[in-house]
Amino acid sequence: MDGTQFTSRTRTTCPYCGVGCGIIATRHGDGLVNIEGDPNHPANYGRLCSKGSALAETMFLDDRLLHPEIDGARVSWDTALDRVAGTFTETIRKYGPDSVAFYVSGQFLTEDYYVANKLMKGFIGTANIDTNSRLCMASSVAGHNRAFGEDVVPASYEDLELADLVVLVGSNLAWCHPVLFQRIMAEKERRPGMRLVVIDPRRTVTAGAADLHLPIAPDGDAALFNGLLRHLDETGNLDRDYIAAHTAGFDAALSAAQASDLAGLPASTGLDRADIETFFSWAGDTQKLVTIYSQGVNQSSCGTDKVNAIINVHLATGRLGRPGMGPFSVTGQPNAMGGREVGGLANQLAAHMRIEDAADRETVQSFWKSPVIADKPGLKAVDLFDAIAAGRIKAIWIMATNPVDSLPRSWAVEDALKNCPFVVVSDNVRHTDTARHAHVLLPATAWSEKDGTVTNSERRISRQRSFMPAPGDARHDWWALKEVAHRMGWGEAFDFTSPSEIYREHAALSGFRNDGKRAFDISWHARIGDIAYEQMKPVQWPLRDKAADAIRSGQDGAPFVAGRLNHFVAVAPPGRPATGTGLVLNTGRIRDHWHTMTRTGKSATLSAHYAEPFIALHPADAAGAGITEAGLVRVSGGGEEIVLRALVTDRQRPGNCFVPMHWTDQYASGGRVGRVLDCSVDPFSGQPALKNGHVAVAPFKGAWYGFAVLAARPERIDAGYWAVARTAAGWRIEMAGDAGTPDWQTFAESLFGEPRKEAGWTAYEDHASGQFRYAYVSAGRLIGAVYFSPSPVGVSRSWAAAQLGQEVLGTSMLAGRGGLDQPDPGPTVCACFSIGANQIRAAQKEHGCRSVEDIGACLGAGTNCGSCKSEIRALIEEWPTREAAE
Ligand SMILES: Nc1nc2c(c(=O)[nH]1)N[C@H]1C(S)=C(S)[C@@H](COP(=O)(O)OP(=O)(O)OC[C@H]3O[C@@H](n4cnc5c(=O)[nH]c(N)nc54)[C@H](O)[C@@H]3O)O[C@H]1N2
Ligand SMILES: Nc1nc2c(c(=O)[nH]1)N[C@H]1C(S)=C(S)[C@@H](COP(=O)(O)OP(=O)(O)OC[C@H]3O[C@@H](n4cnc5c(=O)[nH]c(N)nc54)[C@H](O)[C@@H]3O)O[C@H]1N2
Ligand code: SF4
Ligand SMILES: [Mo]
Repeated sequence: MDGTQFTSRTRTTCPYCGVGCGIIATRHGDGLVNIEGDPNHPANYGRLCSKGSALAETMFLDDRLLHPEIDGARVSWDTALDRVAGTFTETIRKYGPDSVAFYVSGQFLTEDYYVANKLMKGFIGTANIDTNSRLCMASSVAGHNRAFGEDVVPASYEDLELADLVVLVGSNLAWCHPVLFQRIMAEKERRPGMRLVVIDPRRTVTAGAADLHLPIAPDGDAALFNGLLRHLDETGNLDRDYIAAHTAGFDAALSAAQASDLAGLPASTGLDRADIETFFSWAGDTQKLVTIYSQGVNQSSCGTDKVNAIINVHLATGRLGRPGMGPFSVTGQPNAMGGREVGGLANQLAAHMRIEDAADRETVQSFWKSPVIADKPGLKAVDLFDAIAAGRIKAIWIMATNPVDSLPRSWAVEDALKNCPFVVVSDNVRHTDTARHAHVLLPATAWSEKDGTVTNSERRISRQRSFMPAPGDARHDWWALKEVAHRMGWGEAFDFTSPSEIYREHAALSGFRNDGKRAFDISWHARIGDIAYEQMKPVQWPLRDKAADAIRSGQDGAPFVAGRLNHFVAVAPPGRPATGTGLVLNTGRIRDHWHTMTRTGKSATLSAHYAEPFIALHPADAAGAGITEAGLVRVSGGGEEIVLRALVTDRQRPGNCFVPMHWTDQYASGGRVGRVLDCSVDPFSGQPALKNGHVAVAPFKGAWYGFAVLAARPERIDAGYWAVARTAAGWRIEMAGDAGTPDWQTFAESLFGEPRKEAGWTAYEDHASGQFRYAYVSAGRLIGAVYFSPSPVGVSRSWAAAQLGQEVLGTSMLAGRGGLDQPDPGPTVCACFSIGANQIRAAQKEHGCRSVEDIGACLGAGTNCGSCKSEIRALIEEWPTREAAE
């Protein structure tokens, strides 16, 4: 068969961030899959970022969970489901419904989520179902409920392009919502008068592209936005007509804001007065203002107040629900919004109904015809794991999330799971830090195999369509849930045979006794036929009486629900915390990894951007602690310690450090930041302050350092510090030890995974200088090279990785300067064309490239998905200063 002949072309949606880009997946006859942006999808119009573009690289079955397991032994689905249903039933019989829980995820499809929520709240009869959205969107949800009386986002992506001023608060959009960022930057290029302000303690790549960057002190946001409200009032910029017609609570909010006067703001925000004045005057003068906010706002002990301080400004100026205006919370996960629609959080009911409201409970119960209905909020994620540790929760089913890595105080999470009598984990992957605590493992279908719907940040419902068969025994999450419901005795209420049946029921519930009272109404889809569901085009809710996009809330900024008022909230900003010892720990994301790396860690392309877990430190803090650039750092907090690579940069505020959330025990010996992150939670949303831990740092003094490239990943790495990353033909490994000197040959053998065979084995051992190098060639091809040295190993990482699997002589790997005499491309900037920072610098120096476009023309970098354009721009801007400094 002709390998290029395609067998299928499927329109689906990217499974990563909440932008919700449309994808066309083409499956060729030879099994190869090609991923491209869907030019007709209104979220991306054909664009994709580095992660979306590399999806095909993450689909191979390495480490897929393919069969159900009980206590580590393979079993049939029947046996596993019987065990889950039996143990849940027995636990409920003995200890009551509040003794069991589900912990689910914004990576569920709406249909999975609907079934999980219905089973727990309507049939088991407790609201002990929470989701990783608690760590992500909970403060926005709480803020929206307070302001809008419902969890609604009143704007659309096109408002970003219609705005004259876009303010990003606690959002690294260039890396975390790259396609939205590209849309804004493209518009800014077209209309240079359009302005971008970024409010973030770090000078991120996003901040580098802004007209004004406000490097705010942690949690200074509520004071800043209160100050802005006061300023807008004093300068006559309020929309009194809007306030009178559509809002309540203005006076109290303004009087709370009076405390934030301009003179005091530099102290409460850590910003220069001149910068604050510039921001305030732009915000006063610009009617078309959109404020985008994300985890720098939500993940805070005052996150809900930050959300309302931002919304207050929009309400006071009438800047919402109108073209180019609005507060805009961007969602993280692909279906964070869908999860909120079905009521997946422990304090929600379903279809935007309230658990505290007796009439709403009756509405949901009678629609479900359920025996019971949860009548009080369940445990929120952090409390839920505390309750497991305390023995109050005796059975938990974790689905599509990895809490051992993503919750703070991860040592406590692990202890809780170890002590929990019954832990069920549904995942795609066999080995995760959470799965190792499971009694029952259930194999779930993954992105390319799943079918259903997701809702993105702008309330747009899109279809995810399967284009690959499910491997092994993998099954859909909704199927496993409904099978358990059947076995618990509720077959009739869970008689679903397809996602379309579930979707219709969900849509019908949204319209049930709604009568225009709830904005979340998609009842137009309650009777969608199977074919129409299959062919469904992306569409924004509310979908009450027609299938047309609801671009923004009601006419002229009126709320979605007629007769409802929008509410101001009086916000009292927190006092600036006393500066304690140690550093404030800020955590978040990098461009090319997704969460706990179960998918992006499979891609060599995406693993090249940052190959090791790191801590970004201000030069003064690094110097103060005796830490040098690229050295290793011991980071301690909460009685635990992890080891990370130092990235010394003045992009950090002094006193602040940043660690990515991505590295787990699967990829590094001590990269899991949750181990040193202890933090408080927001009192309204229960969302943990993941941007606000406290740590101490000290140099990790290595007695020896190692580096290896290996075709196969070793089972064990006996080093105090190690980190592994995929390369095109295998793995690269960084190692260091703080004590003892291993027997180098035996150590190398253990890494190669094969006993030494003289023929293929080359060694270079220099006891005097402590240099030990080994290469192993099998069937003429390099299967590994290992380097040990008393100082950091001087071998070009990219050169060594490129030799793997090639026909090379072992001696060529060990001799000379280990590729250091070859040009080193440096850390990858452009993932699509594998172009590194050093190549970009060289192009600038040698070919006179002065712009992103010049670099594109010269190297191709930035001309495919464009995710790296801002980084290229930052490098171009940095280079002359660096050159001067060197
Ligand atoms: N590449 C990539 N993209 C992703 C994801 C991923 O894992 N990788 N995950 C997705 C998900 S689930 C989410 S939730 C989103 C998150 O997207 P973002 O919220 O943009 O990402 P973060 O890196 O978590 O945090 C954003 C910024 O908040 C800043 N910040 C910290 N404290 C404060 C503060 O007190 N005030 C202000 N104003 N800013 C502060 C941090 O310095 C950081 O740059 O990304 C989504 N997209
Ligand atoms: N320190 C720190 N911690 C954080 C954050 C931070 O900024 N800093 N951010 C928080 C935020 S915003 C978020 S959203 C969370 C994310 O944290 P998690 O949800 O824990 O991270 P993921 O790696 O996305 O975990 C998803 C798991 O589900 C599996 N999976 C993927 N798709 C499916 C599916 O369809 N079905 C099933 N059954 N399994 C599936 C994956 O293999 C993976 O193991 O992390 C939070 N934790
Ligand atoms: S911006 Fe990137 S990660 Fe987000 S949905 Fe689009 S392609 Fe996927
Ligand atoms: Mo998230």
